[in-house]
Amino acid sequence: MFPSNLSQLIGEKYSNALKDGHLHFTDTTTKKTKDAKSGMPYVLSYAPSLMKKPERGDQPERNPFEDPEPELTVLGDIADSNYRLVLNKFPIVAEHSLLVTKEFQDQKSPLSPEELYMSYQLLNTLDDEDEGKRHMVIYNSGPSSGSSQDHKHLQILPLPHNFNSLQDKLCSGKEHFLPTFKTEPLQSDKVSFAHFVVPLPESPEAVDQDLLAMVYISLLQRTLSFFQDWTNEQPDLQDRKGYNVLLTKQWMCLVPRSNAKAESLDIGFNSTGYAGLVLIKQEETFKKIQEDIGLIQQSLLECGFPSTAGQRSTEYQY
Ligand code: B4P
Repeated sequence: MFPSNLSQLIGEKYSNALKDGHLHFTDTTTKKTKDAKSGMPYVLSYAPSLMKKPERGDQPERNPFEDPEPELTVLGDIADSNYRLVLNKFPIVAEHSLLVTKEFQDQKSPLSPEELYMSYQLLNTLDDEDEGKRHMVIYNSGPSSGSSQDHKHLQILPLPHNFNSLQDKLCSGKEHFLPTFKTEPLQSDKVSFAHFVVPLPESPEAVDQDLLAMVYISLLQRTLSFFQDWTNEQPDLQDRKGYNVLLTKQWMCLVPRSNAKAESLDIGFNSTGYAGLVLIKQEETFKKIQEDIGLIQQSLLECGFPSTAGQRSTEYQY
């Protein structure tokens, strides 16, 4: 599905786009840390210059994925020519790429089995265990998910070196299983927010469209049930519902979202935040977080829903 030298193709396209000014990389000050109470590992990325970046890129009225710049297009035809792989024009990590539909599709639409399989194949092609290179595919769906573009796009980004995320810790030593009404997905009982994780089979040969679709649907059912359950308390929630999908070669995770931004700390999250990769743009916010790392859990909860770890889905689902 993808050329075996994809990593090289992305690397070359990225270097040229950067050199010729087609891409705007924002450097960040990064810091690895951990919240003792929740046990959640974080990489904090502080980028005050992003405050100046307009929310929807340099041309807010334009759909950037309808006719992407050739200088950013790595692969113009994927999967019967229905998708493209393009470089992120405003990355904070090098070689951050996007898998976009050619025809307009809504970012609120669910992921298809084909899109899930393409994402897995991207990970399988780009990850390099010997070199310690891992990637994550993310899908920010719906207004509260942290997405800023409505044209359907998934993102693939390299993970920080030796980063062991909350989801990695949850899945460590666990075999793949399919959640049912008897078996719940994995969820940490120490973190504040609801999240549903399933370990994937170790062997890529065992992973196909059907398996990924079944895992996704089982997690999506649980994720969407929050919007039914919370409608009485927050009647406007139906209009701004959203969720994050996080996929690595080792696991899939879905997070139901209630808000794009935590007002208490003036910080926004997309999927990356729920893997512990926290982008901070405000100096004041960076200061507060360094004084009290627990504020991140509070903000992640403000943008999500309370954890349901230990509860059967029948207890919190319709
Ligand atoms: P969305 O799903 O709509 O939104 P987003 O990732 O939150 O992006 P946003 O633009 O709001 O980014 P933010 O300042 O918070 O994705 C749209 C994507 O398309 C974005 O990646 C955007 O950069 C890209 N894009 C826009 N116009 C484009 C064009 N003409 N051609 C190609 N691509 C275009 O964050 C800044 C960046 O850092 C984002 O890329 C974000 O994904 C990334 N990021 C945020 N937190 C991160 C973290 N902790 N670690 C690594 N990367 C992180």
